[in-house]
Amino acid sequence: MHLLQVGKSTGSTKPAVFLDCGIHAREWISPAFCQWFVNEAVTTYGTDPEMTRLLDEMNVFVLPVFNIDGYDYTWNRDRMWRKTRSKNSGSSCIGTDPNRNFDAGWCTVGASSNPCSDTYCGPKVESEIEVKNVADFIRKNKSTIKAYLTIHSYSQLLLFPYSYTYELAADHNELMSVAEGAAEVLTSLHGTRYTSGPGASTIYLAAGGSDDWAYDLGVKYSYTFELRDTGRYGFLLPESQIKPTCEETMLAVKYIAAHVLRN
Ligand code: ING
Ligand code: ZN
Repeated sequence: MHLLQVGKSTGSTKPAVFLDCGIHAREWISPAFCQWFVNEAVTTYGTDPEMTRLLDEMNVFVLPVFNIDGYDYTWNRDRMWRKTRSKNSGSSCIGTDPNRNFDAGWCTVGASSNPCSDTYCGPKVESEIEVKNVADFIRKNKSTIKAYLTIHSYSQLLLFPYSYTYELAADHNELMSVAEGAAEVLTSLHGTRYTSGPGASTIYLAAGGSDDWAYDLGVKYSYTFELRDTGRYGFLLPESQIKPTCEETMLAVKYIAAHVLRN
């Protein structure tokens, strides 16, 4: 797994944002966004005042492809594959849903204990090496990581905890207002409309997700993006939409990062 760190080296510790893409193999616009983000960061630093300030004052850890084996599989075997590619003992079915494998109400709701399911929670918490590696990294750096952003598709949603319960997060009001502000700047570019809210009531109840886990660990600004579209093309988003989707998403990510710096 490749993890990039973007930000000015200062010698002192800076707050950080953790950004991952490609947890789910078939959501191709997601890895495209992480790549776009890194390119924008390194090419607009020094000319765009907002980007310059963000990278001067914080680091961004970017995991461009979380589920590498699954992503490769969608390019070469099955375009609609979602899960990891790990073997399951006692079953001929392959893979675990990495976004059901985190330690957040694990396998209690909106997840399956059947290895053949697309939402299989895995044999135990963090059974997937990809999940274990990300969780270990965030635990190790939890004093500096102030925001956790994870990019999925599709549905045009900006979700935040919780997904494993209908209970509202302690920081619900702030998380909601930051989400609404981020969605508003996103819409301003091309008119793409987003819905913001807690995962459970906005999309569905689902345990074991990475944003709920990061939030319960203490990373307050924990968000799941569901990028374009709303279902016309779904996972098969046309190439012509890559650029506008990445451009508008950048505005929302920068908005959240700027809020993190203010707090
Ligand atoms: N959606 C997410 C999924 O894993 C989600 C929704 C977000 C669930 C946060 C749990 C926590 O099902 C997609 N498109 O994968
Ligand atoms: Zn997904």
